[in-house]
Amino acid sequence: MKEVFEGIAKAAARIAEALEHDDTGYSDNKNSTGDVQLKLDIRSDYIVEEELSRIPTVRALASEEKEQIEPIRTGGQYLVGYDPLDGSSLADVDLSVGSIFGVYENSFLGANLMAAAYVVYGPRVEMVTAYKQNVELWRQDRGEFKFVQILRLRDSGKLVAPGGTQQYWYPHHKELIDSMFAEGYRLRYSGGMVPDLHQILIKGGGLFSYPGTTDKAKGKIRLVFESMPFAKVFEMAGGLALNDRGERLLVSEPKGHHDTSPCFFGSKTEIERAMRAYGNV
Ligand code: AFP
Repeated sequence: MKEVFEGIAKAAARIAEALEHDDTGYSDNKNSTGDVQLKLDIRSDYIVEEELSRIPTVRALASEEKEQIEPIRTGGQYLVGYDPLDGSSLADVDLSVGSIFGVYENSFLGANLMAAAYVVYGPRVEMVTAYKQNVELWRQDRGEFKFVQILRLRDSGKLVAPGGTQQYWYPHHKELIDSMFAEGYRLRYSGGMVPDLHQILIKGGGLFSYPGTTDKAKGKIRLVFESMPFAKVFEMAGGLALNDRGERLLVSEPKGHHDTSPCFFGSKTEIERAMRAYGNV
């Protein structure tokens, strides 16, 4: 696994460079969901593929930016699902964006997720890795990622990051979020799940939700590239990561690698509260 994390670190350093210098405009291409790709999406996807395909233990890659799974070699142990530049539409306004990686064995099922990592490109470039026992924070320092600390969530927090178009929220979801603000929780939502979840993790707790809505019953966040890797990070840090039926995202069995699911991440108190609002407790 060490070499996979090293490949991710190399890709992250190159993506950070691209973010600093490259054009933030749109390309002429569309991705598998029909979104017009930014030039930075295409460049970041190329960088990740180039770096990870050099790793002898990587057998195949599945990118949010590509329709098909890309076989790399026979015999490698790992399948990597990744979103090379999540929240890329925030790059032109100079907000933080990120990359997300899930390292699977055999197939892209939650039960097969062996490790996860994400990178935040903000004022500093930080990487969080989740493997075996620990969730670790690393920070780029003169071209090299240096270990900073182990991350743990508290049992409750003060922040709420509520995704999805409010116009289409179900009434019980609106009641949940309104009740939290009425009790003093503070809004922290940038529109990039990497910095939004990173903030909840670093500040010790809170709730991030991207629910199913009346216009998108299964939400927007993709299981293989986004929510299952983050579920690994949040559970290992002592928090919870569930869907709207109260099931762990980490036992999800997506039928296709682009499948989406409603998702809730956070510390225990807030997730239990969300599940009560959804009638799951
Ligand atoms: P893009 O990668 O298309 O910019 O989407 C980012 C994202 O998947 C995730 O990072 C955000 O939490 C979520 O979308 C924001 O979506 P809304 O714009 O619907 O709030």
